[in-house]
Amino acid sequence: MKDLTLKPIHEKLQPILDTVLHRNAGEPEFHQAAREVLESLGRVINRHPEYSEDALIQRICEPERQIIFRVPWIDDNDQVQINRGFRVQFNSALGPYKGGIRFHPSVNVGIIKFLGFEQTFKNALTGMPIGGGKGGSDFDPKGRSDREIMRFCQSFMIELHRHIGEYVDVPAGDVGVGAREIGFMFGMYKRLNNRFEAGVLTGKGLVYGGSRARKEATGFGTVYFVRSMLNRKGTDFDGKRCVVSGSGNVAIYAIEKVLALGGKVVACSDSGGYIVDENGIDLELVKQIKEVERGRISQYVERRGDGCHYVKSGSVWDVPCEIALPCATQNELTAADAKTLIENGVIVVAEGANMPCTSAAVQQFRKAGIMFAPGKAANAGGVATSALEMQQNASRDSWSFAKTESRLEEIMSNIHDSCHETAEEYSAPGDYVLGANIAGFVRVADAMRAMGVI
Ligand code: NDP
Ligand code: 2IT
Repeated sequence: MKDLTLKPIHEKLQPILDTVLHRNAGEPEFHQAAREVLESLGRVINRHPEYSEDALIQRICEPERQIIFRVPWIDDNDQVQINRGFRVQFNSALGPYKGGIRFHPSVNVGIIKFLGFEQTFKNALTGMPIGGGKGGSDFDPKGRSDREIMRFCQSFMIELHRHIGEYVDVPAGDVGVGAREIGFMFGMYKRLNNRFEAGVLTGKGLVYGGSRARKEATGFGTVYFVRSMLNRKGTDFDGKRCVVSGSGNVAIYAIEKVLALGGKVVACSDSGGYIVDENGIDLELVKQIKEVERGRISQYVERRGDGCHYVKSGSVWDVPCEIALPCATQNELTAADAKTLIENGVIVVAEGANMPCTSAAVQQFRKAGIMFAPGKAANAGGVATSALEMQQNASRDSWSFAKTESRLEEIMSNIHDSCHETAEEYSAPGDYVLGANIAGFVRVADAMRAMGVI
């Protein structure tokens, strides 16, 4: 049956999408991400037909290389476990492949491919010299001991090390991968290569080549992006009610920056449910539970006392707010959630996570005239600061927090302006989706055109 939520695609681009669907059967997230970019490119090829020559767009939709490997490891009960590892090296036109590694049981090649595809345009938007890639495993870190995590990371790197390098491919963290996992992987890479090659991974600990503000960068960057959107409308965060989904790396530092800029965060979540605290979320308590103890968000209510409650399962988007920041996972915010948010008076939605809003949800926001920031623009602060970490590693330098954060702030403001100006240039003022897709595409496409058919 025809899906009425889908927008028509330019006649020259439809066959490209058909090939993506056929060649990557059973990978709905990749189809969704590719369709959304192709929907935006019709206007570009009408104005610049040269971008549709030499199968340029077909090449952009086909990863340069896809690596799938076995990851055997031994658990604490002396049992052998087998997981599957992935690295999709999507596009190296602008620099070495760059993008995170995700450990989550839902990981498969389609998820990694969609993330690598998005990453290519996101990285282009940062203006930094980085190509796009993504990796991960269906390994579930929940409930595993530190030793099990270490053995898994070591086994993962024993295969991955031959495919990466400072000038080749530079992984970082993502869902389920933070400083602990990056440390274990860096240690094994260093041992296998007998080189202290700091620039091979980002998100490292500060004592061995990490960058200040990298941990905070994605969440902070998302909130800076929202500030630019609000400022353009003559307003700011002051006193506004915000809801943030997730309570991981991105969510925690998004909450921190919203609070610093004068907003009020009343709810956040994890995969078990959500908490509402009308007095405003106590961020230190969330950090203690999620960052230090690796516990469940439900514990917040037991420890915080009166004035807050926990809702098991359910949708955090039922909590009324003016600013919604989905910072957990793909397709977590549905059309029904979008409808509720709109009815409750939301004015801005910005994706801290990668593709957290379904296509139907995005369409509703755009139709209702809600300011909407797509992930490839709004969450680009993390990878941008990774590129700053690479810069510090290459020059054997270590910058202050203030210097790094001010670079991040400048980059986010530039990304906002370039999305906004590109949307205006293509006669779609205020359409950040179109602006981000076109601005990212043009940079990658120009580099690929200059390099010939490769
Ligand atoms: P974390 O692992 O630190 O946190 C993930 C959070 O999302 C946790 O609260 C987790 O709940 C929740 N979550 C994860 N999967 C699901 C699911 N299937 N259903 C419901 N909730 C879920 O990851 P990050 O904060 O790093 O990443 C969050 C998002 O941001 C991802 O989309 C990631 O790709 C994106 N991103 C991350 C960047 C980074 O630098 N880390 C940069 C740019 C984007 P629980 O604790 O129960 O597992
Ligand atoms: O989705 C992302 O941009 C990330 N997980 C961060 C990637 C990186 O290389 O810092």
